[in-house]
Amino acid sequence: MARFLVSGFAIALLLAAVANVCSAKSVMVGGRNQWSLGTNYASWAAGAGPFRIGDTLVFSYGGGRAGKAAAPHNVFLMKDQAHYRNCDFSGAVLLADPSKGTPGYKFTLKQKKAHYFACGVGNGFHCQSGMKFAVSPR
Ligand SMILES: [Cu+2]
Repeated sequence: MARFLVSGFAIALLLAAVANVCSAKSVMVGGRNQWSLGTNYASWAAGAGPFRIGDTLVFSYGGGRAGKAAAPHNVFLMKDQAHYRNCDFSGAVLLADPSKGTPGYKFTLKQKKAHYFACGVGNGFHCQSGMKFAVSPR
């Protein structure tokens, strides 16, 4: 009986370890809408989280949907929260230009800090229209 308990415990530990390894997820930013104009990404991020270290964000844009012309987008990492809030791209880092949208730009969360993403197309217009979100992986 004790032996069964021990092996049961070992199996539980093994399952926990496997679940841990598999917990890193790949997330399509925006879900079905992908990375596009007209989606509120702050709301999307709130629903798609929580995010963890090791998770990968996939920014897919351009020619994704039938009947829609490929809109140019890009991906910037904003300098800080204030720049993010104001869609101020000074000091922002370009992560992916419009050509990276197909099949998609992948960003793996490696640091335990707030990451501020935004689209820089249209002199801040896309950002102000909602193409921005923050992620703080745990
Ligand atoms: Cu855009």
